[in-house]
Amino acid sequence: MTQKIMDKRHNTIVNEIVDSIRQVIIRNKVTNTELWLAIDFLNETGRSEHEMALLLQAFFESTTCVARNNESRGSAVAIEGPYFLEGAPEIAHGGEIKTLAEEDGEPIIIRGKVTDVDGKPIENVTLDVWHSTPVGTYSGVMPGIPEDHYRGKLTTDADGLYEVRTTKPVPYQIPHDGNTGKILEGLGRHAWRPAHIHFKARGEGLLEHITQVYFEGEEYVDSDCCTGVCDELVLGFTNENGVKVITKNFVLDAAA
Ligand code: MBD
Ligand code: FE
Repeated sequence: MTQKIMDKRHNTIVNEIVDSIRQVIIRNKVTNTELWLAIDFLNETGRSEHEMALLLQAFFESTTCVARNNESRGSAVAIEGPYFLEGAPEIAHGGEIKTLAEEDGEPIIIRGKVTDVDGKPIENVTLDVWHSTPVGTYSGVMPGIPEDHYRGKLTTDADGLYEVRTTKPVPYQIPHDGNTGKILEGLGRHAWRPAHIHFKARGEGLLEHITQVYFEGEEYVDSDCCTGVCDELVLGFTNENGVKVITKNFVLDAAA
């Protein structure tokens, strides 16, 4: 493991990180006292379980997506977040994701087409879909909601199509009682993510494709605390017999 990561790429990245931080110190005349404040802050973050992951995910996971989207011919990817679970129930075309009746969510339909970069439909793509409950929690992660709810595994048909029914997710506030919350607050930012639906597309010969969709005009779309929103992923609803429909198409890159 250690041997494997100590390669040229590793050295390049570590050197560039160190150099970037040194430039920040020089430009801003950061003092030794201030460096120690940062050291104490990071030590404290590391002592609190999950807090370092939360901090780094909130600030940098979306940047890995920017890097990939800059290079890719496929549709935009977005952050995975912490709540994907393997083993979601399989749902037939047009079927329904399990939701809690007592939570009274707004019904929505999610559908779309999956193609390769040349526009050819791809059959048999496995499409995991997961999203918050109507009160902004996640099943299987937070107590009280069975993990086979608010999650589903779909498969594209011969025309690359998929369709599923579920309920509309709502905005979600990331944990903000620790150092991640402190940093956001210091920057004058809140800890909310706009309502979103997560997707993970996988198939033979395809590059794994993780993304999200957001809803046009809704709260926090312009101020996601995880900076995970890009224009391409903000979609409007259409209306079909009184039910809101989101059409999310996917263009998937071939595996390298
Ligand atoms: C989420 O639901 C999420 O999508 C991200 C990126 C971070 C925290 C919670
Ligand atoms: Fe999420």
